[in-house]
Amino acid sequence: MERWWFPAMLVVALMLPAAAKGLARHYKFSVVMKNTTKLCASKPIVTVNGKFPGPTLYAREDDTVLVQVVNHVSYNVTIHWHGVRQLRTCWSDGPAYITQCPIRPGQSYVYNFTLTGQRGTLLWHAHITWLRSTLHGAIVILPKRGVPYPFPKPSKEKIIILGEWWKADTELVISQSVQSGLPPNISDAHTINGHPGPFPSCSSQGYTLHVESGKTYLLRIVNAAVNDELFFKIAGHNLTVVEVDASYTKPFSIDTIFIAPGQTTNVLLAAHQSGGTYLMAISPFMDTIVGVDNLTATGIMQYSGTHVSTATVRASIPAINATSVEFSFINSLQSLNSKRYPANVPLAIDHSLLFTMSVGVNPCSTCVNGSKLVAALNNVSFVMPSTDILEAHYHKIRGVYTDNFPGNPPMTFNYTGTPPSNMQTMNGTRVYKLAYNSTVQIVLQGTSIIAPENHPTHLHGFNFFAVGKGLGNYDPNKDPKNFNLVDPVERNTIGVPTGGWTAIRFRADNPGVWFLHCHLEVHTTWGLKMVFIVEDGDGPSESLLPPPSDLPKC
Ligand SMILES: *[C@@H]1O[C@H](CO)[C@@H](O)[C@H](O)[C@H]1NC(C)=O
Ligand SMILES: *[C@@H]1O[C@H](CO)[C@@H](O)[C@H](O)[C@H]1NC(C)=O
Ligand SMILES: *[C@@H]1O[C@H](CO)[C@@H](O)[C@H](O)[C@H]1NC(C)=O
Ligand SMILES: *[C@@H]1O[C@H](CO)[C@@H](O)[C@H](O)[C@H]1NC(C)=O
Ligand SMILES: *[C@@H]1O[C@H](CO)[C@@H](O)[C@H](O)[C@H]1NC(C)=O
Ligand SMILES: *[C@@H]1O[C@H](CO)[C@@H](O)[C@H](O)[C@H]1NC(C)=O
Ligand SMILES: *[C@@H]1O[C@H](CO)[C@@H](O)[C@H](O)[C@H]1NC(C)=O
Ligand SMILES: *[C@@H]1O[C@H](CO)[C@@H](O)[C@H](O)[C@H]1NC(C)=O
Ligand SMILES: *[C@@H]1O[C@H](CO)[C@@H](O)[C@H](O)[C@H]1NC(C)=O
Ligand SMILES: *[C@@H]1O[C@H](CO)[C@@H](O)[C@H](O)[C@H]1NC(C)=O
Ligand SMILES: *[C@@H]1O[C@H](CO)[C@@H](O)[C@H](O)[C@H]1NC(C)=O
Ligand SMILES: *[C@@H]1O[C@H](CO)[C@@H](O)[C@H](O)[C@H]1NC(C)=O
Ligand SMILES: [Cu+2]
Repeated sequence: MERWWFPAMLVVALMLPAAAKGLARHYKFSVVMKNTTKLCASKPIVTVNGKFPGPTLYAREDDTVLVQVVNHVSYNVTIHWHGVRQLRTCWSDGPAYITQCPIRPGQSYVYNFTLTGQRGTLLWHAHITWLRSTLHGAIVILPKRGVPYPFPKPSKEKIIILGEWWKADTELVISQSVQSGLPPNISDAHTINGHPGPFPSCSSQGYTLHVESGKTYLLRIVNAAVNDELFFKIAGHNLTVVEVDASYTKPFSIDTIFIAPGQTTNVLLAAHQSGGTYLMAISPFMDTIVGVDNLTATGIMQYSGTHVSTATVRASIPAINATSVEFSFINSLQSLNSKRYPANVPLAIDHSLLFTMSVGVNPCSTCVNGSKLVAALNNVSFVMPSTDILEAHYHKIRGVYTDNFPGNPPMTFNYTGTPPSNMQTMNGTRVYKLAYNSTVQIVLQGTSIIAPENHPTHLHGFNFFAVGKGLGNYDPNKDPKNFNLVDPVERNTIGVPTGGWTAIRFRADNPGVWFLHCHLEVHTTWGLKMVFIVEDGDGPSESLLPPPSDLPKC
């Protein structure tokens, strides 16, 4: 036996560098009110450190990030690190009443998580009521030191954050809607890095992207809008997509990006023109009969040495219902699936789930019409508990949730055909339990209840693979034959086509309480959300850490 001792030591020594820790990055987020002037009107907004959009959080893969959030405003606050996997650190995920109680006025909380196996662009945002309309910013995770991008190194990197702006206080907009039962007022403008661009009856300055001819830029594009899916384009320039949701893709060139709230897209922009100014535009996408803010926000891409007075090269803006433009982008997405960045798609499935997504109407005696708009997954409108589900799960507190979320629709019907006349939903704080390391397929099935609509759906705690999609009703006999199980795109937020379905797969290898919801905030408010509880596995490395001592109390 003796002779094995030495080689074994050697193996341990060789493994050490790979397991080396990254740096600890400390951030302080002071949540404060700040007066802002936009659309020719000044109003106080909730910000982090007085900035809109908020500060960018920079780190490298393997770094531990510590963000002390101090609440100086009169609202309850929580922050979510959208797309960060939070391995064993569910306590730092952020959705209010799901993984933590809110940070109350005057209180603070330290979010503490390690960036494992992820690199790219993500976003952080408030995860309580509608505060994320102004409380958001980018997360940039650089590859480990010495590890190059799997694409040509850009000369410079730029962050482009897309937002949605209301002249009114957004907390008032949503509280009025909840009280009346009617849809919330639509926004008044879209923004690029906080700038709405030329706006009717108000001369506001658009965002300017300064470039030098001959250089290549990596644009880290974040959709932080509240309810609007957006197209993004720059006149005279194609964009090479290299990453979405902090997962590398096979590069492809396209003239218009489609990006839903919560999604991120990295593109290479070659400044191949000799000079001039080129229009940059974001415009909304809505291919159904739902009211939406239809205003385009514009900025310019300006070459150095170009006179500001130079006529800007314009671009054609996609029609608001340009489903074909949406599809040509989505259909081009594939995982890079290289040796270094493989697509580990689960092939055997333990839980095969079908979730219908619908909007409905429930009685409400105090509402304007005696009824209120609601939304549901499998006909269950999720009811927020008054204490967080994670603590209830961890401390085995009864009465906070039930574990009977249905894995299939309680009633089968022609989901995308004539909707049932009864548009009521059930309600409850229902969760679906998963054993550690089990594999899950969810078919997210759109329905035509009230109207078919595109729902960008976000899963916390995991990346998933989008293995298939289609129009109409999912067919469990035919459709899986066309699934891409080799190099499907890997993401954390995915659109479910209007009047269609999307199939996603993931491995439940992260213990905790994980939210799944539509990332159109209006639908989340109405109940289009549910929770997965992933049980601990064997031993500490497969178990949730204990709660931090400063975890806020309800
Ligand atoms: C914002 O401006 C208003 C008047 O325009 C002023 O009363 C208020 O104190 C300001 N608030 C902050 C936080 O600066
Ligand atoms: C962060 O969490 C780790 C456990 O993952 C713990 O060891 C460390 O003490 C925490 N740091 C702070 C500042 O809370
Ligand atoms: C929403 O719109 C209604 C109708 O136009 C208006 O009366 C109300 O004041 C608006 N709410 C807010 C918060 O701006
Ligand atoms: C963008 O790509 C399309 C299709 O590949 C091509 O037809 C077009 O000329 C390109 N436009 C620019 C400005 O490079
Ligand atoms: C945008 O929507 C408004 C109503 O909200 C409508 O009056 C206007 O015609 C629309 N504009 C376009 C270009 O569709
Ligand atoms: C988009 O909307 C326009 C104007 O309402 C309509 O004429 C057109 O048919 C629509 N296109 C599609 C693809 O639905
Ligand atoms: C009340 O409901 C009816 C029928 O659903 C609808 O036509 C009407 O517009 C609603 N009233 C308001 C104020 O929204
Ligand atoms: C469902 O409804 C659609 C649209 O009306 C129709 O085309 C389709 O044939 C229906 N499917 C079934 C199975 O009835
Ligand atoms: C949803 O649940 C409500 C309340 O139980 C019921 O009336 C309705 O028929 C159900 N609808 C569907 C589509 O399952
Ligand atoms: C849940 O449904 C019950 C019965 O339909 C209703 O009385 C209650 O108000 C609903 N709760 C919520 C939060 O919508
Ligand atoms: C999870 O399951 C896969 C496939 O069944 C297996 O290869 C892997 O070792 C398991 N991982 C853990 C941590 O149990
Ligand atoms: C803040 O959260 C606490 C704990 O859930 C709750 O009791 C309180 O009512 C909330 N305050 C506001 C202003 O929403
Ligand atoms: Cu939705």
